[in-house]
Amino acid sequence: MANPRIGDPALRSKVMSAEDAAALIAPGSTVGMSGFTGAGYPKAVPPALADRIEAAHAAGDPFTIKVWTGASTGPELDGALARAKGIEFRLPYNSDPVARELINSGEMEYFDIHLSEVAPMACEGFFGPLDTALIEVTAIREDGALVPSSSVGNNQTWLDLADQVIVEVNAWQNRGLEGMHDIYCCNVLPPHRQPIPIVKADDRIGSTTFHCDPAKIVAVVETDAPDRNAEFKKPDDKAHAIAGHLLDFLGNEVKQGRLPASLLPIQSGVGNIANAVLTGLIDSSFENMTAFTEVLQDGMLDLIDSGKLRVASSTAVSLSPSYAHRINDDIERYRDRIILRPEQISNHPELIRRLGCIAMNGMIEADIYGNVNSTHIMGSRMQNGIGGSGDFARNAWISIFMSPSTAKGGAISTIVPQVSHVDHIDQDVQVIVTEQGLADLRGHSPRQRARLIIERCAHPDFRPALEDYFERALHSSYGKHSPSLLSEALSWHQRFVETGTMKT
Ligand code: 0RQ
Repeated sequence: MANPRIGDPALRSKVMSAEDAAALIAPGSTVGMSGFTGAGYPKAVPPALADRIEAAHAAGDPFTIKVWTGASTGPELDGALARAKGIEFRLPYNSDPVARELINSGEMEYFDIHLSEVAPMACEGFFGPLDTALIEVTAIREDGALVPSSSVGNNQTWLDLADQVIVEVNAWQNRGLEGMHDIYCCNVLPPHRQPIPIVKADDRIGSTTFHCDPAKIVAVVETDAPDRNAEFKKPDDKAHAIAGHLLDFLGNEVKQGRLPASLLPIQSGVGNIANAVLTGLIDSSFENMTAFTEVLQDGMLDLIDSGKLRVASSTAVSLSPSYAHRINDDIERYRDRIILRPEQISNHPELIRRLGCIAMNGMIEADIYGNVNSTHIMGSRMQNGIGGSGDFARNAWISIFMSPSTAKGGAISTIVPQVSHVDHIDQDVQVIVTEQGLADLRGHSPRQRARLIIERCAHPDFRPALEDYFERALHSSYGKHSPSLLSEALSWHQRFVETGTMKT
């Protein structure tokens, strides 16, 4: 029986196995795939391609490909291809542990880039030509339009740029997702760009489907599998404390008249702490909130269910299994409350600045002046990537970074004299929160910031060492504006590597 998800008869005739579709991808070529934070990535062709690569390795004729995506994907994509040693170049964001090892052993080239800049740079040609687009969709309509699935990412750009297109039609994704997406294509480069006409988080300005020249579609593959995201950890005491400090801060901003009672559109990063903050907002006094963010985690769904969050604009719905079932079982409830946009729109600096987003992102470490490292452990080992944190941090109304005050079971302070790698400069960081407290850095000089951060955010086990460093730097440093003892600041990290605290 014909698959009702594939309405266009011409495209129905292109249905084939994942293995046959994988065979259409040339060794050494570049593949632009769907997928953003584990949502909406292709699930059948990448593993089939990984098998082909493994067989080629075994036969002594190995090959690799270059992979572009929206952001992180799932084990069937990054995991399978990395295990097969099949990726020579990857952009723009990865959280897969196998791929992470290859990036850090130097076996995979990795281009870590602001997510808002990926599509424009691809259009400019900096990454070279795109041979294949491999995109998961929910359905193909009778008129050939492609109904997106749980993420939008860079899909329309890949469909526009690629020479050939492979479409995976995933029957697991609810057919009722149609209508949730807002595909506004802005693959227009300066000097021809126009203002993007979004003035509220829930403005819709595009179409609900992707468009692709049918002549470019060389294969359609049928799948029936969920996105594979892990369940979130139940928030621990530290996550609750961080959420508590943040909610008190936002409450005070409302009291002072600096934020409306519905807040400004919230952006929330990835991970357990971000999720705990969202959960904390359920019991807050804020009403009628909106979100303008790039990834929608479980906590956002709870906020919608609680009636506190009116609408959420994002580029991906990245949910743990139980929450993915919830949205799948009750799509009508969410369709008008969630808008999924291309990532160059969800993360667009123009829109983030205009809407006045409240950006809340995780960090690896912050220094006493407020510079933040989001990506590199001990200055050299890539964790995930900058993702959209820079798009939001630099352009937000309030830019907040959060983390427990220690890592590695308390052995390492996440507040340090000088970050080992800078992703967000102190001018882009307004608030730092740990379970110890919150430092509001707005309007403060570097020396004032240092005192605030040490006093409010550092763990008591590390506070004396940081105070001692700062006092000595005040006396001995070359300049007194941002006092720094350069070699000592760097040796702060080096000792953890040398003493073996940081084993990988
Ligand atoms: O390593 O698992 O080996 O112990 O780093 O740390 O605590 O699990 O961190 O999941 O909250 O993520 C910044 C990475 C935080 C994330 C980051 C070690 C720690 C552990 C991970 P182990 P946690 P979280 C929206 C916005 C950038 C992108 C972004 C991130 C591992 O938030 O990727 O914000 N942000 N995008 O032990 C040594 C330290 C450490 C440390 C942590 N100071 N020193 N090790 N670790 N701090 C989404 C997108 O853009 C797509």
